Amino acid sequence: MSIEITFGPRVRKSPFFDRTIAAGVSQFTIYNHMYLPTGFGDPAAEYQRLLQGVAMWDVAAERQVEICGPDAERLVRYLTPRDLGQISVGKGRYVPLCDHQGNIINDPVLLPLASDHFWLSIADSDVLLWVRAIAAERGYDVRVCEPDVSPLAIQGPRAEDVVADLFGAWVRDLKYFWFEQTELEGIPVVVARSGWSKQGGFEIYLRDGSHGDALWDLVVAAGEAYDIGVGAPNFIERIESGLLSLGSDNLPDSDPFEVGLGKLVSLDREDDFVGKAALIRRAADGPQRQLVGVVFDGPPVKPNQHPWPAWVKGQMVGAVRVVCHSPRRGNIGLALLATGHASIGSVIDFEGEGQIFKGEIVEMPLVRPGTPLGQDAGQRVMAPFMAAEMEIAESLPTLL
Ligand code: THG
Repeated sequence: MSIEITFGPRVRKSPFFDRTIAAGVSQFTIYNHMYLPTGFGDPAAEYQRLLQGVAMWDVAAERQVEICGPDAERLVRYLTPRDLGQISVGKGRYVPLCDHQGNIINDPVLLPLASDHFWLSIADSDVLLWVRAIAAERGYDVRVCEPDVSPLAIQGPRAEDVVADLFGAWVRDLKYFWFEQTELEGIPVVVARSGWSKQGGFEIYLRDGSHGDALWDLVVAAGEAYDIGVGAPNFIERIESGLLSLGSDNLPDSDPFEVGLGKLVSLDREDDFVGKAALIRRAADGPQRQLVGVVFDGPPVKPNQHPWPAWVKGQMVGAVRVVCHSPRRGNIGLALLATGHASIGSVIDFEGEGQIFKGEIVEMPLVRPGTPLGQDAGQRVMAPFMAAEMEIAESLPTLL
């Protein structure tokens, strides 16, 4: 079976698209109406590189929504249930966004570039439309647009060395989500300690898409000494680490409490924000579902294409949203389950690809960051893992 996704002009391409193709990409997904690379045909090597070395990948699909003007800060505060307290230029924050019903609609990183100039670096939903509508309805004096900005991720234990060689030792002092506006051989960029992995790393936000090839080549050259390789947002590592993938892990009516982001919701804020009344109600009722970690036996599973329905004693209790085989923990998944069945130690039955599994709910994260990828375990577990993944690579277009 060979199904192809069309590469036409309707879906936007990143400034790093040509270099990504040249580097041998074998899978894309569509994210924020853009092509986002998801694999280069050797998942085992990509995983190992992220854990033990340094990988670079195109995340231009984490598009920016820029908010400028006298009411920019007011609007930003109104958009998120998080209490931002003092906002400082250069200090990024993780800020969930909710709709008026309290459903979580995005989980961007907020970058304050100046007191009246912000970026929301967004996950996969149309935040530009949302923010423009809210701003207009509130009568705020702001300009909301999409700037020419494209993040490039550099992740893994050796990422800091690469980025320090590129920009200087000062990058070592950046705290998580903090950033600087600077340039690299005349290319305007923002450098942030950030990225969708728990292996440490940075993102370089390119501020002029015409320099995509040049920036890519500079990173490759600086990374050579550290054996840098190309990669993609890593599906296995993010499940191990419990990093949220909105749209994959949740349902359209999930709230932040349900997906583990309750700590970022401040119901005692004095000022109003979108969804406040609904979130107060939902917090009082308690979440109906919980996103939890699951471990299960059986031969190494391939990443799933659909959620896998889950039961307790024949009663449907939710679904295992994503599964993978972790070289460090075996078969794992994230499940969205009715609260009564989501406590640690609970057992669920679930079905996927015609097979029945029994899983146990365990603490998150499923794998603590820093857990070594034992050479011995690597040998034993990697071989079947790789075989399973390679099979997927062959059936890959169906994953799109
Ligand atoms: N890079 C950029 N923008 C992004 C993403 C990215 N925007 C959308 C999406 N990814 C946002 N999703 C996340 C989810 C979790 C984290 C980062 C981005 C994360 N969380 C830490 C954790 O959960 O432990 C820290 C949270 C905190 O300290 O508040 O890192 O990849 N540019």
